[in-house]
Amino acid sequence: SDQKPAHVALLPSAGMGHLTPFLRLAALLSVQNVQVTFITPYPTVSLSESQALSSLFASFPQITRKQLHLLPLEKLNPTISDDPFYYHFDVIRQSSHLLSPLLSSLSPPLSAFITDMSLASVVIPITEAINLPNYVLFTTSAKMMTLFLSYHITAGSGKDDLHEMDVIKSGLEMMPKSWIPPPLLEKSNNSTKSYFIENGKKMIESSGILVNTFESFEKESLRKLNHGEVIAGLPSVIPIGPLAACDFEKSKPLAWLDGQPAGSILYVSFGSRTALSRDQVRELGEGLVRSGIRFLWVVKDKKVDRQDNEELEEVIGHGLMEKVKEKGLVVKNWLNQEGILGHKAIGGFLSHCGWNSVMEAVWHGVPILAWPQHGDQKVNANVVERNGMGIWVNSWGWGGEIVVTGAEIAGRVQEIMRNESLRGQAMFIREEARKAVGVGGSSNKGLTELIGMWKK
Ligand code: BUP
Repeated sequence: SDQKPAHVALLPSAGMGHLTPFLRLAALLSVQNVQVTFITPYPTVSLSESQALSSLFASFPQITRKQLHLLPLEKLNPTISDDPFYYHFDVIRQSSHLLSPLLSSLSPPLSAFITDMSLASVVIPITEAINLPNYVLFTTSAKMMTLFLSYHITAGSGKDDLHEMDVIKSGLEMMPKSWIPPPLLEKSNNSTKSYFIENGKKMIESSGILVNTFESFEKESLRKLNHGEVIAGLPSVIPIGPLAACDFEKSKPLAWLDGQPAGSILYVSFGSRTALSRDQVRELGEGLVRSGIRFLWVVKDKKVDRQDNEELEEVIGHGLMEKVKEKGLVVKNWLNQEGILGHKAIGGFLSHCGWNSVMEAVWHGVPILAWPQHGDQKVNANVVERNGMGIWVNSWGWGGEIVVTGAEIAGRVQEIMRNESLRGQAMFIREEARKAVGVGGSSNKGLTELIGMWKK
């Protein structure tokens, strides 16, 4: 045959939200007989990242591991963020010149390179210089991509009217200002702005953009992106999701869940890098107890897991802890979320709407009570709401903007758990998601075509 084996290198960025889709894609390619080299920026910010990587390499010995040894960051850029994950984006970017020698040492030569959108502007020139096709794996929604790719035009329009506008045009769609990640609306420069502007501009030069979503879930955004309506000259945007969780991610199942009636439990988690304020944690606890619904609640007290050492009881308070224990299970450690969402006892998900969380809820047909905290999460919450996958209470604002009361939370929790039509719609979307990645489905076709191209 005229096919040669394909060899693809992947370079993820910092944080579980960015790493997870790369792990899943690496596994998917590997089982399709693509040779995979997985480049890991070293060290990682969080413990969960380093553990997830160890699991990947233990389960897939055929995947080649390469480390990109990060250099101490020179504070060249005064806008570098205090957020440890954003900070790490810059550290990786400043170490990216180490990539060229690493790439040329690989054998057989690479067919393609896939990196994260936060690294696009530094990686694309490096791969272009050696004529290596380069792809971006966009780790959030296609809707967010419309903003990511067009923000530099709005920001550079010179009109400086971003601050006065009630809505922002992203592609042809108007997005209320309240949905836009707040740093993008600031007048002064900051790391989020440069992240959007530099990478958003450069992505147009990539060979293609992969995204962890599927056709029927984000039809409009995908159509606009692929018809030059967001930005002219964009390479193909290829939905390849939902990227299914791998066996190696699964941890021991929770015996506690097995004893609960089907659909009775609300799962509560705000992702791997969002710590609610102590006040908000306690209102949330009061709300959960008051709702009368049983729950499984993952509490995070610090942004970075390595620093999250406070006892659970210290975080939520002794009195509340006692009440909470009667109604639910509260944990502070990492549980395999995807496995939990797939458990028959789970009937709803109170989520910050990190995109992986959304795709995992979709995969298992679990309705979402959306409570976006920062970044892309309001845009994602809108996608959830528009699809009838859940409820989003706009007035709760961004995380930390206000303290939402326990009474209000209790009401919404009851609503999400009792809404039969929402549950029906979530199950319908689940079927659509599974069709998309099944043989002949839209996501499956997109990826198969790519692999075919890499083998030519
Ligand atoms: Br917390 C937690 N177990 O206890 P998102 C998270 N996860 O498996 P984030 C667990 O981490 P960004 C836990 O299933 C998902 O795959 C979860 O990604 C998993 O949000 C991933 O949902 C978290 O995209 O990232 O972490 O806030 O801010 O980049 O969206």
